[in-house]
Amino acid sequence: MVSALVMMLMAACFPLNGAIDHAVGGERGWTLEVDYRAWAKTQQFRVGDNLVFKYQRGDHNVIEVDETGFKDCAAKPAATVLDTGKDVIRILTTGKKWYICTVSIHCSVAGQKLEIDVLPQAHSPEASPSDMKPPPSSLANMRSVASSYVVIVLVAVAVIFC
Ligand SMILES: [Cu+2]
Repeated sequence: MVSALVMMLMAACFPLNGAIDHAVGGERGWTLEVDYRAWAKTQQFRVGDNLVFKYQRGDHNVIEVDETGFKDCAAKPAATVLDTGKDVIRILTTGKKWYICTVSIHCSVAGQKLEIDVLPQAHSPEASPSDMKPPPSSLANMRSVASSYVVIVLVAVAVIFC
């Protein structure tokens, strides 16, 4: 429970866990006629990373959709539309994610759609449950377990204020 909390905090803190920004489409950004499938293959997406969609404001938008929305190039009416020209999306969970532009026929004809597959964080600070369980009748081990809790709390505090 404590370590899970620390993990969540670490995910929220960019510099400590080596999370990176993925400039979608590289030099070309978020636009028409870019092979985003090929681009995605050059990247390794991990929880805590950011997707950065850069484009001329007013020309495009970014909407996260489900797999069906990706295939059909259609977003649900209630979907959140990002349209600042520099939209940053933090990746919070593992697995596949889909993003499209819903302006005109950009998605359906010009291929402005992105599918990514997100991996867990690379360096998890979480200790295995067996490490956390104090062996019976050993005061020294009890102390070391207690001090490891202190370290976890300190890390959590550091993360909160970073
Ligand atoms: Cu567009």
